[in-house]
Amino acid sequence: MKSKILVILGALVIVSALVFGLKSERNNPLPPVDSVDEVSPPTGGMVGTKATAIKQSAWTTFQNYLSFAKTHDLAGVKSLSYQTSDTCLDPKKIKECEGLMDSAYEYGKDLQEENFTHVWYDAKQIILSTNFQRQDFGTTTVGYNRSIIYFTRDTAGNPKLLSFNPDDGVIISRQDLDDAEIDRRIKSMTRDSDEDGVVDDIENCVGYAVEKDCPTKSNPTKKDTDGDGWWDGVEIFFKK
Ligand SMILES: [Ca+2]
Ligand SMILES: [Ca+2]
Repeated sequence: MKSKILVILGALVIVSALVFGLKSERNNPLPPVDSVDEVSPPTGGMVGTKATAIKQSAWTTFQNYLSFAKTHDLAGVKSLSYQTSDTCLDPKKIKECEGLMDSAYEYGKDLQEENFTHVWYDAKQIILSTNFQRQDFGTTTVGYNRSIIYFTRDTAGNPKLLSFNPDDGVIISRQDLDDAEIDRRIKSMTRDSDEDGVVDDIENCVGYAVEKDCPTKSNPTKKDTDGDGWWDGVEIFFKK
């Protein structure tokens, strides 16, 4: 179980670690926002013109980011990112940084706007997510993944890309389980009850024998466990 959870977490942070850096300098530190003036519907989804406009703005930011990454326009990348990896802040590591930009472009270029049917937002952050999709790998393994993109918002409400993951989810071995049981298990393992971008099992530290070893402990029924305005699934990517 523990290795399975580590796989989930590994997938969750991979793009962030490669491209944006978990230990990095924030380009545009955001002042605290003391009131939330926009709240997405509790079940997510595209239900109104406001969510549609926010999705459009976030998606445009993402596409522009990918264009900058493709052409190695670091200034452009930085202008649309919440934080930048240490590699890309070091002029001596420009080739390495360009490799990271290539990786970001490759990870992101095939994502399709119409598949992002969930838009979760407030004044400080936006998450775009697809539905989870089941994928069968031969006869032995089943995957259940969503694509997800995380943004912060500046004081004017403009999105800044924080992280993204084209394959956020789990892969499990079929063993001798029947299809119904596999579906039940993978849906349980990928449930994100509070729609904050991090699944319940990770918030519950499933797989950790000792809770203090778990870096992702939070309340799976509350988007913002510590009440600082940042959702649990967003602040997991901030520099420590
Ligand atoms: Ca959650
Ligand atoms: Ca928080």
